[in-house]
Amino acid sequence: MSYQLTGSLGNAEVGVILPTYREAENIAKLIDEIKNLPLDTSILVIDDSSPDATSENVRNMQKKYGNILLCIRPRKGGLGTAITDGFKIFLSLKNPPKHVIAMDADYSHNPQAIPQLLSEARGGCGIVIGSRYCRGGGTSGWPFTRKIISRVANLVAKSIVGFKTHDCTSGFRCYSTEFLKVTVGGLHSQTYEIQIETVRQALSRGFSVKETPILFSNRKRGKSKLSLTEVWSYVSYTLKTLLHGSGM
Ligand SMILES: Nc1nc2c(ncn2[C@@H]2O[C@H](COP(=O)(O)OP(=O)(O)O)[C@@H](O)[C@H]2O)c(=O)[nH]1
Ligand SMILES: [Mg+2]
Repeated sequence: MSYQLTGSLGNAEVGVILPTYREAENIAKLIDEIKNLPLDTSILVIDDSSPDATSENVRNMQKKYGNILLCIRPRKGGLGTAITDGFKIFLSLKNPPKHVIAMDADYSHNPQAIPQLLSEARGGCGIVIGSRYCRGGGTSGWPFTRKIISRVANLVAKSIVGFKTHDCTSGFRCYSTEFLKVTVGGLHSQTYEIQIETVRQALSRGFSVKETPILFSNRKRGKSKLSLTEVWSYVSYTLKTLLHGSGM
């Protein structure tokens, strides 16, 4: 997919990927909070031509802070490809960050937990998962049906990657650049199945996967983009993988 880039990324220790589709109400506040953490961060927003003010709000934040790159893709292309494009952009830098955080841009993932993910990551591992389902983790504000969908999706994911990981579908992650370098060429996920594909890749290549508890809160502003097409993409990936052991 071709894309348009505005702004730049410097030599920060930590890169943050924020995939956005219609996040005008959340993105500026989120960037503010990340930039005010006691960390050296560069932020990459991957926006799929949102028909609201998302990109305009990011451009305004670029006037306030350095090290923010806005990548605009021509159409909604799915969370999986957005995150993978984000990995590729960070890896293409002359000095890529040592750690790359991926998180939702709707405040379900609290930016204040980024230092906690990083301190786990600094011990050395491929992926640190901000985990809702390990001891100390949790979710708040989700309706009953959404809780069930998440639990079932996670159970299916665990049956693919192994039952050692409590939360295989959380999108709040810290990836090591070493892991991304060897993996990025093999990622094919379109949507939410990216979370399983990356854990499978890590385990099969001998990278450790750690978890640290987080509290996931349902978005307060804007709507979920989880559509039937995306649920189907996830289900077909898991079925294909369970039946044929492929899809990695
Ligand atoms: N660039 C891009 N971002 C997406 C796409 N789908 C979802 N997102 C973003 O991915 C994050 C998670 O999506 P969300 O709608 O909150 O999903 P939910 O939390 O599972 O209901 C949010 O920051 C969305 O804006 C997409 O197709 N492209
Ligand atoms: Mg969400």
